[in-house]
Amino acid sequence: MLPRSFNKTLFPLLKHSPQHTLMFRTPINTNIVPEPYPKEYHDCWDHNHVKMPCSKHNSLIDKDNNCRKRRWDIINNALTRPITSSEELEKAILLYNLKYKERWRFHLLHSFFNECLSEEETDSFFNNLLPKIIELALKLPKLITSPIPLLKQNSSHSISFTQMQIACLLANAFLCTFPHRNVSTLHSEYSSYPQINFHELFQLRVLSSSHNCLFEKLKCIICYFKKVTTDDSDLSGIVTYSRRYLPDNMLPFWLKSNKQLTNLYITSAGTIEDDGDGMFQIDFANKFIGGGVLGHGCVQEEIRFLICPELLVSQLFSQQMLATEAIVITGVQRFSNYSGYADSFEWDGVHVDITPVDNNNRRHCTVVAIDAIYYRDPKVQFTPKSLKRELNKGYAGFSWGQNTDCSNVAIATGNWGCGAFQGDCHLKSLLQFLSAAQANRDVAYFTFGDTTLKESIHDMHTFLKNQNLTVGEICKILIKYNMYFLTHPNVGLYEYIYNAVINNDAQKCHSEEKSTQ
Ligand code: AR6
Repeated sequence: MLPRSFNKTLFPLLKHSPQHTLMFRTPINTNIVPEPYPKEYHDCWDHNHVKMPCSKHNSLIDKDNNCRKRRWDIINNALTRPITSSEELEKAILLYNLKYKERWRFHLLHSFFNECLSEEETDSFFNNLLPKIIELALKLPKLITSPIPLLKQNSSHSISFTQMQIACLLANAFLCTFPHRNVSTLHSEYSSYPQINFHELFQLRVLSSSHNCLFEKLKCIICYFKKVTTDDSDLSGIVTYSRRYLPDNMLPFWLKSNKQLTNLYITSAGTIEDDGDGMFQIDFANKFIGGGVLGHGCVQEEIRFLICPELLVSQLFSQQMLATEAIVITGVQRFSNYSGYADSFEWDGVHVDITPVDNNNRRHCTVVAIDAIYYRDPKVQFTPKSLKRELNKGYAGFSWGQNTDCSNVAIATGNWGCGAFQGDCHLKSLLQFLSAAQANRDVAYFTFGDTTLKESIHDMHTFLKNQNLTVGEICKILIKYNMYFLTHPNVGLYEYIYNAVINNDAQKCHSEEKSTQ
């Protein structure tokens, strides 16, 4: 197995700077939840920051009295009345989302409590847990006192929160309080941001047993809220959300790269999240981070977000990713176990996360979100443009934290872009090896149960490494394959590479022999 690294300090350092917003007071004291920074709530309502539910600018028109009312007051009123059923919860949420009164019906919530949970469990939710979620949500202006910057395209920036602050933001998302985040039409203000309010999830219908995974999503969310609202829960940990943008002048010249492939550990057993501790764990992301987690989606990214719901907060402020961008989240805790995958996904109880923390109280869990391209036509993935796009995307994520304490951290990845996005596993694994080589990182590759794939990738990696081929040379072979493939569609990538390298060797020997004669 590859050596895991648990360095003292994870990247980025916990320091206020123009590139890093800390939402709490430093220096921190481990085991005590750091105080929000600044002490008093600082209001901000502009295009560079998250519009907060508790802002004085967040208002609704009261038609009866012909005046404007603060929406935060309406939220407080609506949520501090007794709520004893999902119907009452829906009504309360609609009181401050008046525009949607005729449109929203929380089918999933209703069937969850009526059909999935027992009467006892339902009572416990409305009598015990929901009041705690509401209490947590209403602490917003006390807990999040500094404006949250939007992590916009074409810029790099990090934001650090305490786990307590994250819990408060997620409680607000669950109660659908974030303003201007309910529509995602083409020209709406946040159309290039992911969803954050939970209303779309709540509205889904369970039409057949293949939709039962939607109930399981709610179980994961409830498991999270149960944990963070227990009195003895430790929410002093820190989580950092970073956007990394690589401008053109920081991108590698792939064809000229002299880097050699790094080491590979490959297995068909295990998963990125179970076995990738201490490594950069790749999230097979959507350009809208989180993908369909608050909708029907239930594959690698969505499952990761459900078992580690702190990841969901990234959806509040991360604009959709561009080609040379990655989003890196450092320090999240895992709260749930699961079994199954996609339709068969099931919540499988509480997860006790024993991942060690760094000296800034951040868990040694770095999730690197990179979005592959979805290939409707599989041929397109072999074009030079597609190859370059995926190499750069991988590099944007893998080169995070270079020249820091994290320089030697390996990548834990797998069939990135090869499930929902229909990429070719042979090509995509190779592209990831090239990006990792360029970033000087070893790779742990999980084929997710596929033993044949494990063998073939392993053999190809060993072959290329033994041949001492550079990143640039391998890129050139890939480009030639694209041309060859047009006239020889039945020749697979690996067959082509083996032949190309061996024939090239033979040619080299032949010309060396000739020159020595
Ligand atoms: N560990 C290792 N490998 C895994 C794991 C895991 N935990 N889970 C799945 N795999 P997919 P994509 C393997 O389809 O094609 C989401 O909706 C498994 O072999 O999630 O990049 C996103 O939001 C699986 O087939 O990734 C995007 O919209 C393969 O990884 C979209 O899907 C690919 O997983 C991304 O699709």
